Amino acid sequence: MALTNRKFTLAARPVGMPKESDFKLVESPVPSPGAGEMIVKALYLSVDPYMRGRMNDAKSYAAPVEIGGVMCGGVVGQVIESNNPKFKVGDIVQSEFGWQEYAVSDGKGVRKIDPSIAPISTSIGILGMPGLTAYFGLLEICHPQAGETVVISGAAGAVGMAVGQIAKIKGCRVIGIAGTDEKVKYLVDELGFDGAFNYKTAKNYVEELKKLCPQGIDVYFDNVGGAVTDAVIPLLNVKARLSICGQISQYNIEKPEMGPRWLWALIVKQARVEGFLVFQFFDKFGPAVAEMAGWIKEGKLKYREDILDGFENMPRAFIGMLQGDNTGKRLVKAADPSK
Ligand code: NAP
Ligand code: FER
Repeated sequence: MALTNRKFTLAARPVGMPKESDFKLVESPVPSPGAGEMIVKALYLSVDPYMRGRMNDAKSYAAPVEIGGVMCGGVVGQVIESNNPKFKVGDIVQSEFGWQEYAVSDGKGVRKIDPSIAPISTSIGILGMPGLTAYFGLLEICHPQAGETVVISGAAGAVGMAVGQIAKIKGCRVIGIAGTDEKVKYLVDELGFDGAFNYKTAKNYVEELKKLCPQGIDVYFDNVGGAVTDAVIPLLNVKARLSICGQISQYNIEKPEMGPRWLWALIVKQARVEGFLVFQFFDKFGPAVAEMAGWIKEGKLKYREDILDGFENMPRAFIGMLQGDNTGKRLVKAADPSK
């Protein structure tokens, strides 16, 4: 039976915040798999902040998405046809298949997912790229010690919610910064953060942080940058470590924002700022996923998924995530697995 693929291509490079018209829904027939190839049907698709950067005409760690090209992105799906001896029909697999309902794959860069370990959606969330970002960005960059104070911006999102809980597992005092009162409540009441505040309603970030961090700040995990990060600097302790994970407050602005020149503070505090990309830790992904799956089983690591139903909602899900609609990991559910 001939199947029709639906995909979202990049229609225009966004100016500022992306709009739905920057994407185009395109239909095409699903081809028959060639020798060594398979067809994967998307079940859950991820929307992530890095995709905003890939919509710009700027080469960085990866090439930009071309105008007319399929939007990039992580997907967990099911093999529905296979000429590849390593994958059989029914297997659950995860890879960068992009924003489309069916992908042709030769199996390179595809990992098999064991659905008995955790729900398969976690392979693009807490047990996938965002969870690994939290794990390595905190543990390898900051080496948090018991009793230290850890502050996290973007705390109620996919990465931030995991960072805070891993810091709690390591015995730290954990303070989150997020954009709604509901998110603040979620961090404290459900995830066990020691405190949090809403940066959209707080009048003075430094004063909020002073109240919540009476012993100063030893570790800062930055997902957002901008004025929130500027407010952390005066409260750093000697030998503080700052993990620069993301700068989402800057991704959709049209004019670069100027801020205070705070490098001087790093000298006085003998502090270390380090940026990272999760992929630099690729060789250690396996044991990290195993350790986090163990924490989930023991009830020490919770996660929330914010799932929109329907492939056609990809642009809406993505734009909403950039605007802070999500609590936890935002995903789109395209289909149920077949038995
Ligand atoms: P997420 O936090 O689940 O979703 C994005 C969140 O950003 C929104 O929910 C919103 O929450 C917040 N936000 C949006 N605009 C903001 C602004 N102007 N100021 C402050 N916060 C804003 O996304 P994620 O996947 O976990 O990613 C979090 C960060 O990690 C991003 O910066 C991303 O680029 C980065 N990241 C880096 C790597 C790496 O390898 N370095 C890998 C993955 C992710 P509020 O309601 O709190 O505003
Ligand atoms: C991200 C932000 C930025 C991310 C990757 C990057 C994987 C890399 C950007 C670049 O190389 O230009 O959230 O996640």
